[in-house]
Amino acid sequence: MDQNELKELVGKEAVKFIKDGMVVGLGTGSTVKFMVDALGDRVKNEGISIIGVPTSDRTADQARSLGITVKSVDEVDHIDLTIDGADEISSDFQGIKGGGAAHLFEKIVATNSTKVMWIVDESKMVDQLGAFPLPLEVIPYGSTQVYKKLEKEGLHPKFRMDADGKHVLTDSKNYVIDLHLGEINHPHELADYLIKQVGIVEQGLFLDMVNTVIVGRQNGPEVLQ
Ligand code: ABF
Repeated sequence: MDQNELKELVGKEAVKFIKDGMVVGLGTGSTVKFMVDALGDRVKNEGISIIGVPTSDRTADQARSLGITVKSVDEVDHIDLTIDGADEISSDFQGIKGGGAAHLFEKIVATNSTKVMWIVDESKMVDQLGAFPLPLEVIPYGSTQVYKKLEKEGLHPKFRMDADGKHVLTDSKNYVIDLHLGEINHPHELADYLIKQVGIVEQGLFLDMVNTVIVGRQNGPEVLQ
């Protein structure tokens, strides 16, 4: 199976963990897209009643188009299970997310969830975090000063720009800066440093917050808990 088929495999496997009546956090990214499609099939074919809490406008649009009831995180009193993708997952289940520029809303939804599940193809599983550039969501006003400070700290920042050379914007219309670190030896220390920097809204290290990981392998989905 190619990467796309592995993503579809885990997307469909994840939906088996969703029960009728659940409030489900819906992540963002191409792997989650397969999961939401499969969830839409269950809503349509089995008539299960699900409330979806999206982590991005694009996930909300997809869910609505499939007949899934969508509510914001502030409209529900709890979230039973959030299913999301990831860019890297280390051997001790720490993650880097934000390749899709949605990590602020993803972290808001995840930290308001009873259980969190990540679904990934096997290429995302790494020994040590950091080969994937660490995304930061930053407020546009003052972002150049933030950039300069990160550069001075030796954190190899780069503004995320689109093909037209324009800033990639999050759903909150903020900028993204990616830190090209290569490896992250002390993720908790780095996370604590970054979140203290004025102007950085959220950083893409998702630490100590996942309960289940489903990995797409050639011999099938591997469920790690
Ligand atoms: C999302 O899943 C993002 O945090 C992350 O970038 C993405 C992984 O992308 P994909 O599933 O498309 O590989 O949660």
